[in-house]
Amino acid sequence: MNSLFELSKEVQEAIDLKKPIVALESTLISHGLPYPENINVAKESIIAVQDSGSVAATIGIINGKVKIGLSKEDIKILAKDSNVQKVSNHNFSLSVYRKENAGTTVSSTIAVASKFNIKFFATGGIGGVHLNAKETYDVSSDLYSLSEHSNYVICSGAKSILDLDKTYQLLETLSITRIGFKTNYMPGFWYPETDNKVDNNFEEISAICSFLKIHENIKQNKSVLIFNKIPKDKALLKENVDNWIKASVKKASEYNISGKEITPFLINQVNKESNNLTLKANVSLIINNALLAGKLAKEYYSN
Ligand code: PSU
Ligand code: MN
Repeated sequence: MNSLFELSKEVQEAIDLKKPIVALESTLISHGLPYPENINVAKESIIAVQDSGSVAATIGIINGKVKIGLSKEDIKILAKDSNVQKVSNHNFSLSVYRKENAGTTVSSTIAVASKFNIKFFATGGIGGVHLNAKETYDVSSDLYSLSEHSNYVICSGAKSILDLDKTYQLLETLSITRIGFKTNYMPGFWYPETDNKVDNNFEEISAICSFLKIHENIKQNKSVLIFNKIPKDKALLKENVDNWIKASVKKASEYNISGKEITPFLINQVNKESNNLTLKANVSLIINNALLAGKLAKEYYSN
């Protein structure tokens, strides 16, 4: 296993000294955001985690090596190279075997983080049940991975391009706890709220940490989602988002896009439809989530 995984010096030291660590994914660098916003978000997220007193560990695959703590050069490769793969758990070991460069999704990133006992993880929005799942059965492996591991995932809900109500239900079915940080409702990613109630709203970071310790001691070995709303000044109206998504879904079916290509395609297409408004929203919520994750990890390990 050792030669297949490589921890950066900083992450290894943080593990040895039991410092708070936040894992970050890399599919949003390789497939979620365009260049150069992807590089900037990757850097800003690391800085946000550090500013809040924790160590960031961006996870990805470089030339078949699973790296925990990507360097600036690694991030550049994932952000710019044309042949970078999108890797979830079904194609993870194959990607290592083929010596690929790959961005890891939420599902594979938390699987790797778990191996090294890194509990906190931040992203923009998790994957979930797709709008046409009734016909396609397309449900993100993120949900199953959250149910197989025990991570604390800071996110703005699931991506708006999904069926958010079905995603909310399936999270419950898979025994994933859905809590809010200063919100009574699960966020809708680019917009602040859906109609789905969180299992508990917490107003304080310290209260979330107390709860997480109880959750951990009960040993259900399931993840907890910690919902953080998009910052107010970048939040979009649900009505507008829904219209852009409708147009984008139509394009996807015209081009016959499906499988693991659908999420990157829709995010990119909605961005075009919205004149870059969703990109700006995406950037701001990802960094904001990294900041909260850093604060949570710091608090969690200081008591
Ligand atoms: N959040 C974003 N953009 C993204 C993703 C999340 O703002 O591109 C990625 C995550 O890596 C997530 C993946 O795990 O999309 C889900 O893809 P799929 O629906 O194919 O499982
Ligand atoms: Mn899928």
